[in-house]
Amino acid sequence: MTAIQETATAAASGANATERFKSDKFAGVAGTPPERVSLLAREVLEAVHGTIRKHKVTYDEYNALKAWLIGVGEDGEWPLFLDVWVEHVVEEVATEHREGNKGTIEGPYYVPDAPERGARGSVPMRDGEPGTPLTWTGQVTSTDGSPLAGAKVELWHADADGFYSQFAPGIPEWNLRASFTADDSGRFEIHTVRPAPYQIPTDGACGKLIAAAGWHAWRPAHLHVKVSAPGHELLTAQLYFPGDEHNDDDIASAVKPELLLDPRSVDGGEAIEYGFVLDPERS
Ligand code: MBD
Ligand code: FE
Repeated sequence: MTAIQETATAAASGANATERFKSDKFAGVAGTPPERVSLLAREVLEAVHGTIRKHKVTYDEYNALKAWLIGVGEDGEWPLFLDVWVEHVVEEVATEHREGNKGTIEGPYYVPDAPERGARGSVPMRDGEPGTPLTWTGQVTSTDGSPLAGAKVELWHADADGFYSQFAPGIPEWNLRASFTADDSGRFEIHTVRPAPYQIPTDGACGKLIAAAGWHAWRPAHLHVKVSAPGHELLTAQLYFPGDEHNDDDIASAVKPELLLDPRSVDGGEAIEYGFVLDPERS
């Protein structure tokens, strides 16, 4: 690859995120009843009409919107746009009945079927992977306190430069992505490195919106997880580090106080203890 192809671009990571969505989640999108489609589409359009009337939106502004929406598609940034600015409310509604662990949004960069590492082990990483070594111990339990032996903990996160494998170029396929299986006491121990804060791509349509509005493009550093066990609801969450300047103004509005870690300094790095309480499936 040339130096130019090796550069992380919005269009490349957006195209990867769009393909990923199509291969994992397209099958589930059919089957919404027409009454529901009509209700939701009408109310969203009415909200748009209301904004146009309230602020007397001009033809120039309408055409700027049209051009921008075309660009979101061309840059493959629909997954990024929706997950940054919309998903957090979908997640809120989907999980409001839960008594167990708080979760948060999945975002655009999950990949299923990462390498399995058992109950204790290291995520795949490069020789000399940059970043502070992080040892994470925890237990998966049900809401009644019983340990969930065999629970699956899938972890994925950015590297110390803020890049995700399979979405930025030049990173080994499964770098910083792995699946763990809790032991007989529901416990696991994960070795990884601390991720960096993440800046969403500034050279695509989402970046254009951010610049035009005078917003910032940052998410705080975070670890993504999916935690699952038979008979329990899948938990999708992210964990955050105290003191990150973007914990209070995450562009994706996905930080919750229950998801903050409490790292301790240990020899050669940091250690965290954080476990998960899963809700039994509702009958
Ligand atoms: C991310 O890494 C992320 O987690 C979300 C929600 C949106 C964009 C990039
Ligand atoms: Fe992320």
